[in-house]
Amino acid sequence: ILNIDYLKSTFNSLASNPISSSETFVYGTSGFRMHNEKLDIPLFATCLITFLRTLYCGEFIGIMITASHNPPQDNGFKTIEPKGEMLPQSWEKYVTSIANSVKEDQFDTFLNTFFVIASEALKDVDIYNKDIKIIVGRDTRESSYRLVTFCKQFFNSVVKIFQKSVNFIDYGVVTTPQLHFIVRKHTLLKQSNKYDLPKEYFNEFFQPFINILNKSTHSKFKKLYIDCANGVGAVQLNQLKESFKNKTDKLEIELINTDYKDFSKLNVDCGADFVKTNQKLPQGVSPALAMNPENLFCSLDGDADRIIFYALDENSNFCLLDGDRMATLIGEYFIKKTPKNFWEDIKLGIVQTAYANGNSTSYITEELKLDVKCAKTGVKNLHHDAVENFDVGIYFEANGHGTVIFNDLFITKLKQENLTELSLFVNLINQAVGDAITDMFVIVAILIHLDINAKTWFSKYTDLPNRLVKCVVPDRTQFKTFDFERQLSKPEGLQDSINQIVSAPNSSKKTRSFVRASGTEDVVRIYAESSSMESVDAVITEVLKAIEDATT
Ligand code: G16
Repeated sequence: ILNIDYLKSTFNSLASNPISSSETFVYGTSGFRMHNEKLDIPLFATCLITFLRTLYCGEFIGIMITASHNPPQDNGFKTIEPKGEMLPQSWEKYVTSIANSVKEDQFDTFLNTFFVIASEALKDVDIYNKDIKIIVGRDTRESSYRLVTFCKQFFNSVVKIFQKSVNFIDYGVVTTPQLHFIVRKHTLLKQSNKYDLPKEYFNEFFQPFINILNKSTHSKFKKLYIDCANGVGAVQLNQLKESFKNKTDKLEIELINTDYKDFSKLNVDCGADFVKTNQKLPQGVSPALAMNPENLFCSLDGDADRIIFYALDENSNFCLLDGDRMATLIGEYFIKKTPKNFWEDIKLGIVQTAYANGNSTSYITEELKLDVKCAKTGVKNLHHDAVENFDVGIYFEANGHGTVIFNDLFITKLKQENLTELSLFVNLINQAVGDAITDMFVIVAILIHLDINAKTWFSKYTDLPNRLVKCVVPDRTQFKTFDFERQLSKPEGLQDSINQIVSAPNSSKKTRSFVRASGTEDVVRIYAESSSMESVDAVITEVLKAIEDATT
């Protein structure tokens, strides 16, 4: 029914920028992501795949338009499965081949690829009895509205010829985790009408948080400052802030970097990625404010799926409380709030990535005595490993992206043992996906329950000095990794050079460095850690030189 000419004319009516023949589209760590003007082809491919996927599943499929931590001119999108998961890997391959089969003047190859894939993917599916059900959401970027309109028109147009009705629900400006949450809710409750999303989401997670706050008898901090990265967090948390005032006097919240209407400010000098990478305070937080132990600080990223906490100590040293710190704090909390024999038949463990600080891993195994697994970058990989390996799996990337998942075995035991505090606490967790807002509730609740402040939390272990830098290379797709991205197989010889650099005679035993291509930006990332900052910087300089030698 969908013929080439029809799809071609649909594309031509939707595309607003010329097709470049040289572009390689990568469905990376978090879907397609690049300068917004280059996104017509990958978005068309994503709409086609979403169309197939909703027919395949017979359920709602979500499309989130966001480039999260990337600069304001970038944009991107990823699809969300009926129960809130990411697109299956086999379908990632489909969407990548469709997007990359187009070359200038050769739109037919693109569509032929689509038809081959469609007949393979839907070969055993009765598509005539399935409805087309799409949910979209977007971040605050200037280009996001145009991209949502593209999706809407695509489905209107395709549906016209397909003679099916489409249920297209646009949730407007929402956080990425909120969209995951609502897609899942539509599926589980078989709901076809639009929800009041903020109300549903906050009822689910905010009310349990308020209950915990109001039950608390002591707290080491009075005020929570939330840096919204001038993104969607500001839109959503503004509503929350009002409810805070009415429902509790235990904690005051103050939002900073909330100017989402000035598109150029998104993620600039603020937000989780800025704080983590630069290891310094975001714009809007003065050193004097950050030194006051009665204040607690956190930064969200542009689409509010990651969070980083921080403080300044009495000597003005920056104390970064990143994903590693959140994972270890949550691990410690589970251990402290359960009797010793609780974990005899239930597996509690932590999943990290290569970016985890070496001392955090030692702390997990030596102090907390928990199992730790390493996964490839991308929350989808960590989530998978947490489900596969643990009954209670805590997973966090060092950049602050993560959550906790638990199964029925744990919930049953929780009830049997009558652990009331922990039972209240688990209601705060968004198990579907890493979520900055619910992670914020989780961490604040733990700090209150353990009666500690950011300084005590930071003192649990000492990070190895470390740095993460980016490097532009002629073609990042040439960088191939193995061993959970800790080693390179290509470019030829580069890993040998890195091995030599980190094992130089004057180097500490703790020195470690790796290089991997980013899946969200057109760069490679270089990470190094060692026993001193001087040594880290020396390693980074030498690795940068080795990359240059290997790529020119
Ligand atoms: C995305 C992913 C994260 C990943 C980050 C950086 O975050 O969801 O899992 O750590 O990109 O990935 P890469 O190093 O491959 O560029 P976000 O917050 O940008 O969606």
